[in-house]
Amino acid sequence: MIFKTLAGKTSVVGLRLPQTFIFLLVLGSLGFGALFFLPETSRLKRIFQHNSDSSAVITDSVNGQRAQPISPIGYGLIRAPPLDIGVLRSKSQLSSSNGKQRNNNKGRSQGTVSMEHMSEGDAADNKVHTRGVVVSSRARSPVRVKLRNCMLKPPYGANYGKPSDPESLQRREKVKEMMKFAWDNYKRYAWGENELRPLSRNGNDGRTFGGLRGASIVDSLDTLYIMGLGEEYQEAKEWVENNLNLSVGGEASLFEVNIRYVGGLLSAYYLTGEEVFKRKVVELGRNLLPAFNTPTGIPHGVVNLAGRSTGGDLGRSSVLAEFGTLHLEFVHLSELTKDPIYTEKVMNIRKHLNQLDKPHGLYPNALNPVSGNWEQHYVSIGALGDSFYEYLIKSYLMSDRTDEVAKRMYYAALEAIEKNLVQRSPGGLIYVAEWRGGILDHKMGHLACFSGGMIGIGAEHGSPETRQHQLDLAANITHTCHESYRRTPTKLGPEVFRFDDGAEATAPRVNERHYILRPEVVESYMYMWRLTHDPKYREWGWEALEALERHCRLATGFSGIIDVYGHIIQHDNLQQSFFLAETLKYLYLLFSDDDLLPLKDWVFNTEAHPLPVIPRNCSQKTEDTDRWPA
Ligand code: DMJ
Repeated sequence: MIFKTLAGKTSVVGLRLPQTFIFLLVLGSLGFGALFFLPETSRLKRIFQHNSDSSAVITDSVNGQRAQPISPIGYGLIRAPPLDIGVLRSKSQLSSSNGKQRNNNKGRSQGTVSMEHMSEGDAADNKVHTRGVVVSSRARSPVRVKLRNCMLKPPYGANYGKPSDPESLQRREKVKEMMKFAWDNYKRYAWGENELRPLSRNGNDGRTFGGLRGASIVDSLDTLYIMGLGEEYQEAKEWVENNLNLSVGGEASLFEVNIRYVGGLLSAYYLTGEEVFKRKVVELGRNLLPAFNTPTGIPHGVVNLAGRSTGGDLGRSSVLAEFGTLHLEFVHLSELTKDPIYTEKVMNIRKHLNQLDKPHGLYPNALNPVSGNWEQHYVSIGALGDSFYEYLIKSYLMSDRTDEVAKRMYYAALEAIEKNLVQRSPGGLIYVAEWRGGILDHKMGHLACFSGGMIGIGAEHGSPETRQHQLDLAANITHTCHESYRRTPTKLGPEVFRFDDGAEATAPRVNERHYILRPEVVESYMYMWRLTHDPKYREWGWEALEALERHCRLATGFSGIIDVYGHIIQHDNLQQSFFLAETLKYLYLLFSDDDLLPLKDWVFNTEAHPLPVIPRNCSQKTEDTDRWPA
């Protein structure tokens, strides 16, 4: 969540001001780490860049636009499966091809980018129709790359998560079309800027990222890649390579830069193995470190990326969801750089939080980075708190379930939340209220709807007695969030919905009725689908998609709307970068088979950027019992 901290206090003032509206954007929620696993560079290269004598060629295209060379790459035990995407090359290469058939097997190092994905087994001659083109895969030999101690799992299963039932396949194609549409319009009107303003047909840079640009590009890299939008991925990659300047001097939100840029680059690196992403993310990680120069090591909310100062004002509070949402990315930064400093920084935060007194076991939203004490006793699983909790359980999962401290902290926090915040409305809806020094505020933010998915993925790792209960809680919260959508004429949910004065998952207050293309509700549908395979979650996702198409799609991109209850739709003129990073990615995964980015191997950061689980037997020194200090 994006919150502005005012001198001495946290205020719920959104950082973004789409048009005349002040939106309270909240950035969401975090937790842990694990060391060792991946990739020394050389290892990664072996994973991603093998020498293959296999090739595949798109022999022609229906519309004659281009021919695409395919150069299989692999992760591990991989073969070239039937393709549903081609390989992409830079635009310049494409334009010089004149649409002629290509049989280019030079591989990535020659500038060819393979978007071919991998599966286990050997490749035989495959012919498939994809995007109207016949693809012939002539991979002759399997590529088997084994790492000595560990293996990075491929993100794709046998068939790129292609769903077997035709309806889901069609729906998935629709999501992909939406992504391409959003991307094309961003490219046309706002290329290089942070976000598209579709009504005014220009870009929005704002101040959130302190002068960093291209947020939509970095946030989209992995989505484009997994959807097989190869040409677009290649454009994005080239922009990062040539234009992403990371040493800008403005004040950037540490949280936002971390979840979108660090998360986006890490994930692009792990998915593709392209060195440029590693180079960039390592440089950016270094630039974030001054934020931690406070007496307690609890970072400021803002940082000067030119690396000179914290950029922060020591009088400001630090926000739980901001300093608590660094762990996943920072542990991976240490992993990539072999420099423990990143892990040390986030372990220090955890240690501090772990030893603080917590009212009723709850974590208040704001902390003073000088004294290290809570600023107030406001608690929320939505704005200002959310992704802190998310990162606890995900830290445990990303550590291949070795990070016991994160696990303990997560389940203890969940217990306190259940005891103090979880409520049942008169109409029987389960919701998570907010807490102000012991007094409940009976409302839920759209942001808090991520908790259905979070509690769902946590359920299976808790104690056996609580498992079913937690899964039910996850399902109930997801149901309530769906109700917040269903009870509006647009079928999109409001920013905040209430359960008081007769309201039941509705938004009586005019200033809480906006929908800014947020992902949290479809995020929970995706997780709940993966966990239960109850078809209702796919149906609910489809309802949301149809509503997005009907109300948020303009001729020039997607836009949030001002009032989900309005009969005349007004747009906020902003295509948020998280729409491309999260909303569309989660929808795509919802309609895919589970072996696309399987949850046992990948953990999504709070901006939906997948980060690999770090296998416990993958490290140089797993016996280090002090890895997860309390
Ligand atoms: C995203 O930037 C992230 O999901 C964050 O955790 C919360 N806010 C937005 C989306 O709503």
